[in-house]
Amino acid sequence: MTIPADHPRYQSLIVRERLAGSVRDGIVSLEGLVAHGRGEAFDYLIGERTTDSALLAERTAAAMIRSARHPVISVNGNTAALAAREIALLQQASGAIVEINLFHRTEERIRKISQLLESNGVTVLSGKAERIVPLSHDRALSYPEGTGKADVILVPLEDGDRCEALLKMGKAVIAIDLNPLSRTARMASLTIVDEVTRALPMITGFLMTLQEQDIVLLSRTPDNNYFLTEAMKEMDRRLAHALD
Ligand code: PTJ
Repeated sequence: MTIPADHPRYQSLIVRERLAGSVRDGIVSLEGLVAHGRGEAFDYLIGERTTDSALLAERTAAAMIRSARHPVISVNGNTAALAAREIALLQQASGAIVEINLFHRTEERIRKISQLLESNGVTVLSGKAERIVPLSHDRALSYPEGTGKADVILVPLEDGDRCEALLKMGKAVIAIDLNPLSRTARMASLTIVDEVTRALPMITGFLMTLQEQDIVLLSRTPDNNYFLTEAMKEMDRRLAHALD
């Protein structure tokens, strides 16, 4: 069967291919492929589209980034492989610092991911990483001018421990995570339950159109529980009619 090019399933097949290639190129870790598969399953449950509540979360994220003093985008292997160009556009619209933070950290991966991001127009924070985040392993390694100074930090596909540590440091954490039940999703200040390549352009779009009064209103106290509950309800609704 041929799947039409504008069908969401076609897009997810292309994304899967790109990710598999990025494993071969040393950008994405093997664990990253597993994480992607988990994301695909949840994406299927929300209908492989941006839901209304995710759209509101994306608008809220734009408001939080706009009102931040020192916004930072933390990029891992999966995010770089899937959305290097989208990160460049978000950086242009927000002026945020882009920092690479890896769970499975090697200097070679940092170098390759930096090259990939820069070839797509991202300015990547460089320098010497230090043990800034209170974690015992390499996920502690960050940059004083990036995570060190951040008040708002956008972490697509974050792991739970690091999310918790960033919150303990007093940072507002915006997560992008298709699994509303993950530790990251439940702990973050704001979780966008959407696929990263759909979520980032939405945030960029809102950054360019939000009015001052919306920024103040939306960024005040994001209700993360509301966004998670709405995502679960959406999945529930779809499952209830899955065989119709
Ligand atoms: O590149 P590294 O070394 O930093 O490793 C990155 C991974 C992703 C392996 C690491 O951060 C990790 O293990 O993450 P987790 O704990 O598996 O969490 C990833 C979360 O992202 C899961 O809840 C997935 O459902 C979700 N996810 C996967 N793909 C996407 C996604 N969410 C949004 N968009 C996606 N494309």
